Amino acid sequence: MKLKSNERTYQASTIKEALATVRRDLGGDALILSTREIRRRWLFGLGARSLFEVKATDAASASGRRAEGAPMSQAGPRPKLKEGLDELHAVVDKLSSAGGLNPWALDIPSSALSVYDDLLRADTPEETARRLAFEVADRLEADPGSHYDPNRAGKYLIDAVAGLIATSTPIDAATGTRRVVALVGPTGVGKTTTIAKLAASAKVTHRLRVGLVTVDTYRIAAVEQLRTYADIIDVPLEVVEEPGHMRAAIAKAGDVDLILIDTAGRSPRDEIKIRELAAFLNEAEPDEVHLVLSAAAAERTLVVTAERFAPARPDRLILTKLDEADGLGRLLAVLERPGFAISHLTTGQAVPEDLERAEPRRLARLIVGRETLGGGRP
Ligand SMILES: Nc1nc2c(ncn2[C@@H]2O[C@H](COP(=O)(O)OP(=O)(O)OP(=O)(O)O)[C@@H](O)[C@H]2O)c(=O)[nH]1
Ligand SMILES: [Mg+2]
Repeated sequence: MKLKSNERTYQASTIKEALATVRRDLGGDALILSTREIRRRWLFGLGARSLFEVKATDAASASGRRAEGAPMSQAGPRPKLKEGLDELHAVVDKLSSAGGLNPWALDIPSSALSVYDDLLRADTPEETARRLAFEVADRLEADPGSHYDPNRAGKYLIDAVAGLIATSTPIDAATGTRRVVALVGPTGVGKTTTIAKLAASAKVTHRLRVGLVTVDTYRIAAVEQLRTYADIIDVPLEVVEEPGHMRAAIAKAGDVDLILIDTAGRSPRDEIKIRELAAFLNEAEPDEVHLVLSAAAAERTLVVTAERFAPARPDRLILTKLDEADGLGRLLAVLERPGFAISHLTTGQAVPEDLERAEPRRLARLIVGRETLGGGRP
């Protein structure tokens, strides 16, 4: 909107401050035209700072505006600053009673407030929730039938969340492909268990010939854990102790369709160990590297882990432990990053049952709490 001469824009770090300045400057009769949060930024670790913008006009221009538009008799009483504030309070009360009080929500279109609130309750990062809410509001506005259908906002929300999630095809092996796939990630996220699930499903469901390779010789029990699965599923296992032996081990795995490489869990903080891991993978020349993240991890851990594992060049994502995680909206912090197509989800400890291929709408419904892991409504 182009600013008219008497419209003024005020910025302050809180809405209250901005409104106080409006009152000082334009008097108690000022008409508030709009309020919005315009920026959130991080100041050298001091925390997020917000900047709010209020557009207002003085009383004289407010009545002038009305004269240009509808006649006064139809326009009703002239909105004053107090009425503007009442309106703001009503929005704040609405959010507050919904449990999601948040001063940034003041500019969220009212048609999408409940959607915004659902997203925040699911621990969605605020900026993502805001973007999604605006997208839902736009879709509702473009859809004349939406006023009659209270479920329409929910449907558009699923569409919008699903639109943020890139999925890859599940592990891309077929008879004769000899696909090499490695799993990397932090300690204890479920890499070995997921390898067992993938191996069993490839062998039993897809009738592929599978070989396993592990480079995890750091923990005494690690090789035994995978060997036990290899014995049960009846697939060969090669143990590789140094990068120079990787090629020979892959060759020794023989004529198989899919080679799954298990790796030692690495702390995202341990750059040296992550580089060691990358050295093994360079020799293996995998077709796919899946970063395994626990869905139960905190938002910041998810983001930092995704960044720190970059030397291993992961190009897919496997999310484990969805059964243990609350507030799945946090996952959008990594899912919407470019370069991470999600391939599989795991939903429990049972091998091989608790494995799903990733599907954007299913994941979107799980994230916004419209579906449970069992597939039904919550
Ligand atoms: N609840 C739940 N537990 C899981 C899931 N996947 C794996 N686990 C459990 O998580 C624990 C660790 O699993 P592992 O497969 O050993 O994890 P890892 O990533 O190989 O661990 P390291 O090799 O030590 O880094 C085990 O108790 C698994 O049963 C899952 O989807 N849900
Ligand atoms: Mg392991």
